[in-house]
Amino acid sequence: MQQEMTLIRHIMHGQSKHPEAKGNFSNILNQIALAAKIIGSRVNMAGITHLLGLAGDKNIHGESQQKLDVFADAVFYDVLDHTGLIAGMVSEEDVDIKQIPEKYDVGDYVITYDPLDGSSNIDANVSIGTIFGIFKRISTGDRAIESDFLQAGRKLEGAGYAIYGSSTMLVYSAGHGVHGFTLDPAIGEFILSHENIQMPDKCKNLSVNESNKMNWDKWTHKYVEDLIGRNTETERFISSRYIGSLVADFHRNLLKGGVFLYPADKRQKEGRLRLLYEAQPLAFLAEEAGGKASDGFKNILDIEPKGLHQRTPLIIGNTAEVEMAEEYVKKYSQAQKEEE
Ligand code: P6P
Repeated sequence: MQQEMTLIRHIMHGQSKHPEAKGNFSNILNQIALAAKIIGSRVNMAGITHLLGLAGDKNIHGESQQKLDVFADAVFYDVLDHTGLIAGMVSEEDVDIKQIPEKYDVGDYVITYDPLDGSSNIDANVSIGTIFGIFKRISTGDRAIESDFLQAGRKLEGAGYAIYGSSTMLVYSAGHGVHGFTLDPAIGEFILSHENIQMPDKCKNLSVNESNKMNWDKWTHKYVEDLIGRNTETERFISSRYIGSLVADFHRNLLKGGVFLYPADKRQKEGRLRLLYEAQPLAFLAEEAGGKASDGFKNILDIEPKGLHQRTPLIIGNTAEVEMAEEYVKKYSQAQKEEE
């Protein structure tokens, strides 16, 4: 019988390439996989377990929290806080660093995570996901401090996401390729289904919320127009695909080729998406898969964060189309400034 490559086996195999590894990173990934199973099982049953709807509070960004947001946030923290591997965590759902309870040991890693990205889609049964990044801490005290989290994405030890869709998948990279695992609910194991994912060369999908058009900068208008302009009366080379759930849009573009953009505009001058627990982890994966991510001016992985919850414009996907966006920003921003 062909031995199934489970996530645990794959991680241990990856770890065996690093004799110095103490297995701590592997243990963190295993715990994140446990969180993905628990969250995924509740997402799939949300309609019947009264976990749908609003939790009645707002998160630090003033966005209404869904019950599942709060649940996912707690699950992700609970599977990691007692492991002795983590010094602290930053979540979209909490303004401050989530420290480790005093009764537990503090470890060498810090985690950034968006417990349930796309949660506004939960009630419509649209795919949503959990995004995470793993850094080595910088500080040495008995608790994590801001500087542990305000690291450029290039310093990530690993990153990934779970996507709760027609199947529950875990996609991660520890810097040696991007690998996707599909949950077999019958045995409760993540099985390797997408080894060493490489983004296809052709940019087949354009993911942007065109309802923001009236607030776009000049470069964004031209960029979208020229991408769609690749199509002819007889052939469609690029299609518009926008789910409004970053993990789902990214996952599709990672597998099929495409570019996702949520640019800065007149209404959202810093962009909408968060640098630490949305853009950085996905940029890490994109680059490992042969793609790229930019804020229009520089690679997302080179940005030195200034705040735990800072937003960033995001263009992510096929390298050629991301670099095309950077050229358009350069070319049209100057012209726009002169017009203003
Ligand atoms: P808009 C979901 O709330 C989210 O953070 C991302 O998952 C998604 O890409 C984006 O916001 C959608 O924003 O303005 O298009 O609804």
